[in-house]
Amino acid sequence: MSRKTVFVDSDILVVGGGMAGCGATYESRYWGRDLKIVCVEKANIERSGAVAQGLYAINCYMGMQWGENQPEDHVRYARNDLMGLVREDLGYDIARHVDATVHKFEEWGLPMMRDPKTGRYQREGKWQIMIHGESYKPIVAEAARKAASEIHNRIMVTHLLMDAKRPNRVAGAVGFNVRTGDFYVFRAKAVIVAAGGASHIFKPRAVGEGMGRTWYAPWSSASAYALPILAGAKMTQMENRIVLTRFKDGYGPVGAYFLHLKTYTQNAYGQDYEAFWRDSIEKMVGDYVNHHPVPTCLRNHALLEELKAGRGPIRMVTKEAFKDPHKETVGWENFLGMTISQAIVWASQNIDPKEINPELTTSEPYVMGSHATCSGAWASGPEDYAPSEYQWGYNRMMTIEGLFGAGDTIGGTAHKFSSGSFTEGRIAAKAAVKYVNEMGQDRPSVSESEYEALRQVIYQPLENYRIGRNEIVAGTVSPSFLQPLQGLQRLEKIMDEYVGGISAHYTTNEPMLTRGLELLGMLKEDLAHLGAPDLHQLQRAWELQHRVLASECVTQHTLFRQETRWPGYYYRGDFPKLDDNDWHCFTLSQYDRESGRWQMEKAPVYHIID
Ligand code: SFD
Ligand code: AMP
Repeated sequence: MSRKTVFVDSDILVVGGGMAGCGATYESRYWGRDLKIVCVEKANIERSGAVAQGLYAINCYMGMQWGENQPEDHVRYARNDLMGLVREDLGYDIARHVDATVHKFEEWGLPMMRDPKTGRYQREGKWQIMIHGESYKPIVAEAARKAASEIHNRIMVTHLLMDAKRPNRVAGAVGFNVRTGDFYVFRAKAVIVAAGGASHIFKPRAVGEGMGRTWYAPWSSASAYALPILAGAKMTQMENRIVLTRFKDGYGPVGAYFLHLKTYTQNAYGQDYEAFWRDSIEKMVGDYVNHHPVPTCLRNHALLEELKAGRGPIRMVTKEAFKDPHKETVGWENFLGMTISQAIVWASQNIDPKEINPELTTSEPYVMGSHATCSGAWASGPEDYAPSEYQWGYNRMMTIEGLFGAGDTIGGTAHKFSSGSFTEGRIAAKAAVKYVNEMGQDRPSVSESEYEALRQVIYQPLENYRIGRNEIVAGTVSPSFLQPLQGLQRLEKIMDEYVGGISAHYTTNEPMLTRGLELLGMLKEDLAHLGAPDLHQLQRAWELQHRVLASECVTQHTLFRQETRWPGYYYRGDFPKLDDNDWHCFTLSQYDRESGRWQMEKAPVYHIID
């Protein structure tokens, strides 16, 4: 079938219109008044990405105008939470600019809660402020819409394009319209990848009819990692997958409960278990456990150990806080504005948190760069702050010329959340505009043979189905093609069992990882036989391709780091302790798409702030 090819030329192409992508689009216009700025999004930026259903808090706000925190404090906080390993230059860069971003959100109409006594933003915790955020995403999207030359919604980007003249320079991207099927060729001088994190890499706790329910958005499909990986960009800390403590079955976040409502946890017998585990944790990881707040992974670890000791379930003590009608309202509204399904689960399971303390559990792992975790691309740092080894180009440029990133895409910078992701988009955009301006007449060129070859590959699953459907044996069983959902479930099972998912109590070791890689290799071979009956399934097929490549990267990193740096996120059974002598470093990987091989190396962690 012949398909229309649409060419879109731009100076700056933003891939993904979530928090970071909207920030990048907005800021590109500020610095590049006359530039052509295009944002391409697989859904519709109005309600796309992790903030689609709203948020109840902005988790990264310094409050410098009131002297509440300084950027250095945030770096110290994120550093301890990540057990010592963060890119302090990148984190500092976000922290010094994030307040200005939040002030813009308020100016654009985001309703902020205020402390009636002080008039300041209502604090949920030291870093978190509370918002009426059901419409957070449409408000942020409006700013991007007004700034962009063009927004292309409903186009899934599948591959980046490289410059025909210079092998390590980006030249654009290709994708397809998930509604019309048209093939899109985006040619650009600079590309900013802001395509979010990854859920459904590991088997979720909610399976069958509930599999759409995960904590991180089910449509976060690892494009942020697969696109740069395939182009040969270096990735960092991909082993640092995050596990979240969440309310059971609905994955409702716990931050507002712990920090604002001052609820606390206890085991089935009403005991405070965290204190029991402090000494044994100190033996595993040293002094990191003695800082406040206790690192997120170690809080998970205590919960998991308590469950293994047979004293579950773990409950959040809500009965006391919910006696206060104001707190009760906040508790429910928190979910109605952010994770409605948690409120529905409670209603359906007869859980009134005023009468019953609800259960907590730990989620399946996710791959992200913006929460209490820092997986992602290895990026050049700010000129005025980054050590020379972290500077090879423009701020937030990856190891590919002209390829920038922000938000979940960029590694090493934990605790940026929604506001920090938008801020990092702005930072990346400012640098990308500079890059484009300094490029002058020397623009990248796209070769027709490259995008024509990709067109063939992209639509192949439709062809596989068209031919193979005649052989369908029964229902979904076909001898010649694999459906995207079947492939996804196979991926999740491999990752779950071999790479440290829920069924394995997050534990793995070298033999398991080695076998996992073999099985992932076989899955990759079979992906050439994906079959898609329609455009929706074609999108699923490409989301699966991206997830598999990111999963392989996670597995390679997990194998490379021979220690257990983040107990509670995952355990290397063969190296059960944190090892600061050999592994106080970043892990880096680089994929060679010709050979399919991964090159691993260590990079130093520089402590810039005391
Ligand atoms: O408390 C393609 N997050 C929270 N952040 C906060 O600040 N406060 C909270 O209260 C937060 N909580 C929370 C959060 C997330 C979720 C799901 C819940 C609760 C239930 C985290 C933030 O949301 C997160 O840090 C940022 O959104 C990250 O920003 P970014 O831009 O890196 O990712 P995105 O917003 O998901 O956007 C990605 C976009 O890319 C699109 N996309 N487009 C084209 N082609 C492709 N191949 C693409 N692949 C993806 C996506 O559609 C999306 O628009 S709490 O629980 O932590
Ligand atoms: P969550 O709802 O778990 O995504 O967390 C929201 C915010 O609160 C994040 O900044 C978390 O790091 C923080 N947070 C959650 N629980 C705790 C806790 N028990 N102690 C300190 N900070 C927390």
